[in-house]
Amino acid sequence: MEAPPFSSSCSSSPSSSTARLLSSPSSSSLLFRRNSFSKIHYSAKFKSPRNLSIRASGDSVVTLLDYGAGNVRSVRNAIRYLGFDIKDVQTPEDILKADRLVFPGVGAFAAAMDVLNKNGMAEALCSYIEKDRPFLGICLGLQLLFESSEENGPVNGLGLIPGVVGRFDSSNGFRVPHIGWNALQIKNDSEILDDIGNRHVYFVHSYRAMPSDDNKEWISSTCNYGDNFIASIRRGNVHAVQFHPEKNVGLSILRRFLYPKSAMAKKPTEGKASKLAKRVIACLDVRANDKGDLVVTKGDQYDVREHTEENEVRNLGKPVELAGQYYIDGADEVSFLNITGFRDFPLGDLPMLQVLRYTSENVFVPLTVGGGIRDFTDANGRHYTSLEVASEYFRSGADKISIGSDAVYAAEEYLRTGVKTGKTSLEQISRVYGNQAVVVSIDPRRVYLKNPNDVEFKAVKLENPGPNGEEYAWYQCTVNGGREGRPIGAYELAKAVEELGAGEILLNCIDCDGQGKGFDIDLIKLISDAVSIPVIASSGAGAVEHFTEVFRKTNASAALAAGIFHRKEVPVQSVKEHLLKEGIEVRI
Ligand code: 1PR
Repeated sequence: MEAPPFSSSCSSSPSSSTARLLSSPSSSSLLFRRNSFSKIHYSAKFKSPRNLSIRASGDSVVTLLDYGAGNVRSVRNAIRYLGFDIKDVQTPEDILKADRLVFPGVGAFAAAMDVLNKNGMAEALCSYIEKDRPFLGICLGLQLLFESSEENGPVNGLGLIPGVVGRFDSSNGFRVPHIGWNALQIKNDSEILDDIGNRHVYFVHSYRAMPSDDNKEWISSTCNYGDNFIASIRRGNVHAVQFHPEKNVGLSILRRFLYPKSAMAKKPTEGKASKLAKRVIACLDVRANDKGDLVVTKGDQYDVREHTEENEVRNLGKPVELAGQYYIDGADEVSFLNITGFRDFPLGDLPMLQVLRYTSENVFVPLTVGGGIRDFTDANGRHYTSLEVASEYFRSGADKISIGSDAVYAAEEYLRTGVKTGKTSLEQISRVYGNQAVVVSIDPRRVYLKNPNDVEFKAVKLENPGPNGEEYAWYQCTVNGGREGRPIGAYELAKAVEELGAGEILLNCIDCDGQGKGFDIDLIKLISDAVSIPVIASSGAGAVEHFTEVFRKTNASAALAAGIFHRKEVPVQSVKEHLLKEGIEVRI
């Protein structure tokens, strides 16, 4: 198939050329075997493949364009995991000389174009792509190929593909950002998508490019989320994907891109992905025990100490090992909460950063980390901004960060003054890394009421009355790990943090934490109906049925559990099997 000429907006780029779709031999199946249970298969093997993998026959170096705006550690890890070394682009010439170039765009469109234009990389990129050199753009790395974006714009892009990148429409009930595992509709044989078929791939974005007559020659797959948007493009050796090929089954895409000449057969695809899947998340509350070792702990209503004479911190295992196990078991995400971050400054708590680094080497699902994200001045008078703390978490392998106490203070201030200062941790981090990278973790406690008008905060009528027959409750937000109640309700907080730039809400409930009696449906319904960003239901899971209940009765996008997974009472696989059996779509 002959493709129409490139139309580049790069001012001094070489004249348009005609690219030809090259048909490379169909390649391989996934490199690594999967754990299996009944009919469900999960990508896994918690081990570096350097010793196992087939090395590329020629050069085994990948050139990576990282302009320093965010977390590309997971892409680096995935490339290394597949047996390749990385050469970082330092100058535009490095792009022109690359044998294969991976461009994982992160952050905001305008900021990325600014950097690319200022350092001459935009021109080099256009020239490289017009010469049909092997290229893989990821996420923003796909969007930047288009003419322009509405993100803080309009802002001109590289102009190689006709079309404007616009924001998802949340007015039709679809939550924005689009976060999670969704299905592809493969339009054209793209070769690198050969192993994907009916399986879910990971998306996390608020903006997307739309198909049109002008760009249809480029489209290799679309995804449906409210509308059909462009999930991947391909022309000749030029590929770009809106989703994340460094996550789970996506690794097969990276591998096919990196090993285009390998002669392995197309793998028959498994799975029945049809839409955005509900996510099952494993959460690891992490803190130092009394001996100073970093352990996974778990509270009952946030009390993490054993009720023994020694009163030790409950120790349920090692963070890196447990995270690896949950990945193998099929968890869709793993969250680490540094639960003493409010008093131990995380940049002084290097073991936590080390945990992230080790975990991200082998765990190819999104990692969220929270705890201690705030401004801080150390004993030597050195001031750290919350943005610096978050940046260190991102550099160490986090895909998303989660803010607890500091978001409560920010929301209180915003509700009091009605002014967005732009200076809160929430606003700063979401401005630099995008709101899809910022989760707000809420730790509310139920306060029972006889009359909903007794408080200025939003109260709900309870399914089950309180201990003294109270029919209502409001949910009081807390800070410092539940130690201090604040004058703000979960409802008011959720709406305020959405306006301030949060991309997702992790909704805990102190009353339900560790109780195993099910999620607080009243609370989750209240919050998931109040905001248009995704809500993760947390606290109280004790059986597989609790997951079905929360997805049936509320608009939660994900459900998180800790205790039942750590104590091996209910494995992640059983939760997913059950949800599938009940007709709730999950990633398989
Ligand atoms: O305030 O920005 O430093 O963030 C601190 C973070 O640490 C917050 O996200 C807060 O939720 C968390 N945190 C603080 N103290 C505790 C504690 O338990 N003492 N853990 C704590 C919160 C709650 C859940 C838990 C679910 C599921 N953990 O994340 O994993 O309730 O548990 P279950 O399935 O066993 O019921 P900052």
